[in-house]
Amino acid sequence: MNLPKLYPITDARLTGLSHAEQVERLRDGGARFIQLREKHLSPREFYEAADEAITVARERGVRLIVNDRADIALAIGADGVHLGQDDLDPAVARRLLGERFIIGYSTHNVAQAIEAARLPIDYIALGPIFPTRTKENPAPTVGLEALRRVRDRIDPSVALVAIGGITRDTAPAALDAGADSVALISALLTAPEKIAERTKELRMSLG
Ligand code: 3NM
Repeated sequence: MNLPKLYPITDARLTGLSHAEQVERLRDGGARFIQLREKHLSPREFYEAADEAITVARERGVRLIVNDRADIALAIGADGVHLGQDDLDPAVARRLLGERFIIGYSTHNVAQAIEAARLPIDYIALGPIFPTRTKENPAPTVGLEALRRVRDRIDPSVALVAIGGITRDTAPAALDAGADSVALISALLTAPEKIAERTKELRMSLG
């Protein structure tokens, strides 16, 4: 699949902003592919927030991926869903969502990523590459070498996303190591007033 190099993920706790507002600001900085990630709201509340965000995304030409929840992704008419190891099995999600839906899948070590490449998914996320303070209970860091090893071993048709502790300084190395895209939270969102600016800077630096 055709994945932009920059893949921002929203975080309402970190920013104090609605998911829709974050999509707006990230888009102002040039992001075109964004994940809504929500770990604290009830499914009903998340649906409402995601429904508001999809309206902004549609107006502004952004592809929107919903974290964890295939049902909410389907209900709002999102472009895709991002599943973790404990979410709905990707093969089941594919049956439910159809061929055209984007399905991403989190993996946390080389063996898991290679195994995941056989599943009916569009991209694999591998992480955390570097230490992260954003995710609760992250798996051990895997480093850039793991990205290289996974890229060498998986079919080129499966996109690879690097996640976890990626910054403006380390994003180029992650792409060099074989990632098609870098997914970031804190590097873009820690200063809510500067979301568009930081997104733009990162986009420019990735070329
Ligand atoms: N998933 P930051 S690491 C959401 O390892 C997420 O799968 C990870 O945030 C994984 O860019 C992570 O602030 C946190 O480190 C990413």
